[in-house]
Amino acid sequence: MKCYVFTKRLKKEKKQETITRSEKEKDMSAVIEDIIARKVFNIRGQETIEIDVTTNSGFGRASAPAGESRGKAEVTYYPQGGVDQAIKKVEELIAPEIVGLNADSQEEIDRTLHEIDGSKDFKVIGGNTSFAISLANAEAAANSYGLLLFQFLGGQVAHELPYPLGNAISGGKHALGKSPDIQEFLVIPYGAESFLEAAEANALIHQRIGVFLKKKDKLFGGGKSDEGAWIANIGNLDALEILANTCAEVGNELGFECGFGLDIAASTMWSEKEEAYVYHKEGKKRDSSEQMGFVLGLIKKYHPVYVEDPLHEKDFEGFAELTKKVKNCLITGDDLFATNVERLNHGIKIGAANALIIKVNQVGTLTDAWETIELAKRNNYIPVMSHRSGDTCDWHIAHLAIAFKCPIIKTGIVEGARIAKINELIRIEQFLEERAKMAELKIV
Ligand code: 2PG
Ligand code: MG
Repeated sequence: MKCYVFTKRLKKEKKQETITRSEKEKDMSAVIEDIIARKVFNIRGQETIEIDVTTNSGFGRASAPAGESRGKAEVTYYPQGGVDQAIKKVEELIAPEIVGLNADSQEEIDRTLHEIDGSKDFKVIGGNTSFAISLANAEAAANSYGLLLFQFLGGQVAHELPYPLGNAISGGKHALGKSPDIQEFLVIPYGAESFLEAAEANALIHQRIGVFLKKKDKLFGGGKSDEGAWIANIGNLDALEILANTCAEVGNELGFECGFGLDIAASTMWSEKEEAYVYHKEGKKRDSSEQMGFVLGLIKKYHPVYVEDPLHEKDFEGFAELTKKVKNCLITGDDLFATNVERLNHGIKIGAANALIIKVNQVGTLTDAWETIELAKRNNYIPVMSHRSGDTCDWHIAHLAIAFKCPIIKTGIVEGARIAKINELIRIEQFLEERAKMAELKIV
């Protein structure tokens, strides 16, 4: 990994393509002088935590998102008592330990957070607390050296823009009414030559789908989910059909491939008691082999290039069977891996997928997420940097996708929290000038 702040670990690597610090930079330091925690709100109006880290020469701020369809293996978001207690922990336990450390020692900061917490899943200080501190710290360190976050974390080799994977139609836990049982109908314009072009394609597809739904359904109220995707009274197959047709149409007009995909979020449908996937809105139940047949059928008929969480989070073997059976499609684990190294290791051993979602707040620190990404890349699993449904306007994942070389970023198409990340990537692309290039992504 050519990662500026994580290079200490790579003793075996002789040549490191990292930014060489100038003499001036060597004189500078990023000693943490203050950490402030506050309660703010995410796009759902739920309380969340925001952290400011101030060093002797810079400043960083980050806030934590929240998931709705959470994996069971994710760390605990907050200690008992919620955000108020988390703020207390920052003031009483964390700040005294972290103030005085150097912000550019990201691993030391993250290790200290683990040590202060002492549990396996951040239940003492909260994974969202550690997430916001870890990220605000990285931002403060970058700022202290006069660098942007992606430059600081990724060095000079970080100049590849990820393809935006965005949600155009919502269902499942992210929508109410007669919307589809499948949680997300996604677009990925993998033929685009620039990030801006890709973002334009996504916006156009989203807009066209809205116009189509308005024509098709007189009762369509123009409603959108937290992720800005349309909520319509349509079934799974109707939604998939609309998605596939619109992507083909817009792809033809623009002259490049606009692929599409699904996040089935199958754990949210799985009933342990009934040993079946319950499709409430469709009024159907599917046992494990029927679910496998259903997903294989969808892939065969519609050719999505991306399918996330097609099976529930315990079914590693089912994932492996599916991955073996399909071609030209990213079988992606979200709840399955929960950005967790051990779970990914197990998956790799049996060939459970070929891509995975990276949500830093599923594991609590940048270092933890980075380790998972590294393991994934060594084993040819494609890491997909991802937002959460209950996000904030924090744009840092845009930088993380570039710094950690994730060729895809899943961050919606419209809505404030999504646009915050999309627009930041547009700014970075412009900033990089001729060095900017789209990431390498072989799907088909
Ligand atoms: C998902 C995410 C984001 P949530 O399942 O991939 O789209 O949803 O943040 O609710 O877990
Ligand atoms: Mg998911």
